[in-house]
Amino acid sequence: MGAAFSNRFRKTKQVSVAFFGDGASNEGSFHEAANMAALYKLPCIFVCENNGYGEYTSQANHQAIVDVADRAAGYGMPGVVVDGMDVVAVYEAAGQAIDRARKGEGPTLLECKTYRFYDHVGVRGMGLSYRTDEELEAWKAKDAISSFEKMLVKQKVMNQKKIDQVYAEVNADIEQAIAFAESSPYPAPEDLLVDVYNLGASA
Ligand SMILES: Cc1ncc(C[n+]2csc(CCOP(=O)(O)OP(=O)(O)O)c2C)c(N)n1
Ligand SMILES: [Mg+2]
Repeated sequence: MGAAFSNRFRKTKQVSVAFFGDGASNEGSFHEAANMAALYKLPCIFVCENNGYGEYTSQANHQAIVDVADRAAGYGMPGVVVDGMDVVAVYEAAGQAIDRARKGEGPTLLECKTYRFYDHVGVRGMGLSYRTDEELEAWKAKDAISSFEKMLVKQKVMNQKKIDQVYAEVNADIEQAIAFAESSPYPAPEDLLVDVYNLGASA
């Protein structure tokens, strides 16, 4: 919301986007930001990645609603539910929210229904008691990236060779980034406070 206010103040055409989870949508800070952003018609988009779990608690056990998007009505902004596993649907819904924000019509709450393949912390995924492996497998079958790949091949936008090439390029970038990180020196102790500020602090 602060970044969106800055966009407005500097008269840029930028739109700020805040990503958060279903669990985070229960936090007071979300509600305060949603209220003020809608009141000031700020150019921002609230994107809720609803993956059905807040840490290890299912959505049904942490909130009484099914659609987080319903919360938008309480603040005076549109709430839109979209299939978060459908790349094109997300692209189109996001485009509408961006247009609205740029026209000065204010924020949108965009709820993307999705799933978490790994856990809140760590990468285990399978074999944990808070959800079944069957549920996880069923959602994996709807994976956004592989579904998008299949669509691109079917629509003849890309062939498998080109897709493999994109994977190779991205994997090479990742390898390079890891090598860079591992070969970089540790920061100096005095760098601890770089970019940390406190408006209330006196010099
Ligand atoms: C400001 C703040 N309040 C509370 C927490 C504690 N907390 C950590 S994770 C979490 C819930 C996260 O749920 P969700 O947003 O659905 O993320 P997911 O578990 O799906 O990754 C909360 C409340 C926190 N980290 N920060
Ligand atoms: Mg979640």
